[in-house]
Amino acid sequence: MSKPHMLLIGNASARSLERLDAVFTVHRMPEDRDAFLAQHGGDIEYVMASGGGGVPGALMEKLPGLKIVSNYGVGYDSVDVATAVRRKVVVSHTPNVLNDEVANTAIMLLLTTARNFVHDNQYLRSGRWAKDGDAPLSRGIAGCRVGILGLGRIGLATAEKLAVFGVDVVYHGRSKRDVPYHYYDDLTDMARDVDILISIAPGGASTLKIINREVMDALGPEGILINVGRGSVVDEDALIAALQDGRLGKAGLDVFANEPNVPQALIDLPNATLLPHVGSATVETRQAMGDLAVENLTAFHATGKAVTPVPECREM
Ligand code: NAP
Ligand code: 8YV
Repeated sequence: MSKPHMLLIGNASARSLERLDAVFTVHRMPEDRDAFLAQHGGDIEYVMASGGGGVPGALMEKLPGLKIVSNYGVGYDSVDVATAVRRKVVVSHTPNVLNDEVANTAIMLLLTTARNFVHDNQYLRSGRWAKDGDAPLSRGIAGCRVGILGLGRIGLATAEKLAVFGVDVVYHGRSKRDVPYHYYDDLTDMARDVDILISIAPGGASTLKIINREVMDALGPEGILINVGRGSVVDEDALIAALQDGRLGKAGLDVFANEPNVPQALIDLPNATLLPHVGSATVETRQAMGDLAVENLTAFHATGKAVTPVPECREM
């Protein structure tokens, strides 16, 4: 029996490809997308998306037989879910398997930023320790109040891990949760009351640039902003200006508005610690994400149901 056709957008590990090849005829999206889609678009029923620009509505429209999009990653803002739902295409993602590692990243990035470790590393390597003496003092986080924007799966894991650092955790989201942390229904109010703001909120229209100038000014000159959610949540121009003016103390960022392009003005700022979107990037976590992304496709093929559909597709 012939195998159903699957399109891989972006990359997959050798392990994932081997498992996909066993069930599907796997096509990799080539450079010349239009020619490929004109020739094969009608055959494709399954898509796995891992970067590569995601799955916008215009691409979905060129796949008339599409049944499911398996997103490698928990955040699915690069998939046009509204079009998928309208077309009765299931979208799945990879929740929970990355909570631990991304929460670790948030905390490592916070500590690195607060303690100036990137600069201290450079201070030693450039010979300044021997030449100029001890590196400047930094600030610890004990006794700080930490506000989490987006106390979801990863946000909650981050809050729980923060307990050992002697900080007071509070949070903001659209709804109050049954958790032992103080809830703010307004982001600016929370920013005014905290020393550190950690964003682990998803991308998309409802969060676009909600960390704006007003929020940054409320956080203030001693404040620290950590973003491990999505770059689109922060007004990046306002962030650069706030860091340049000293209206915001420091920022630690794993995600950016237009990845992998990071504004030179941000790169030039000494009070910004920057990572190339590596929140989940360990061998173990990426393997678990790959396994779940593959299982969503193979389970759908076998049973008509994905293992971890996104909330909008749970009833499909
Ligand atoms: P989740 O469980 O769905 O949590 C998302 C949280 O954000 C929820 O608490 C939600 O609460 C809140 N939220 C959603 N829309 C909001 C809005 N408009 N205003 C305020 N709060 C809002 O998701 P997760 O699994 O924790 O993942 C969170 C995000 O992390 C992903 O979507 C992804 O973008 C990002 N991520 C980044 C990396 C990385 O490598 N840096 C890795 C994994 C994930 P309410 O519904 O109550 O508002
Ligand atoms: C991945 C992520 O880096 O899961 C997410 O939402 O942002 C990260 O875990 C990304 O999805 C891989 O392309």
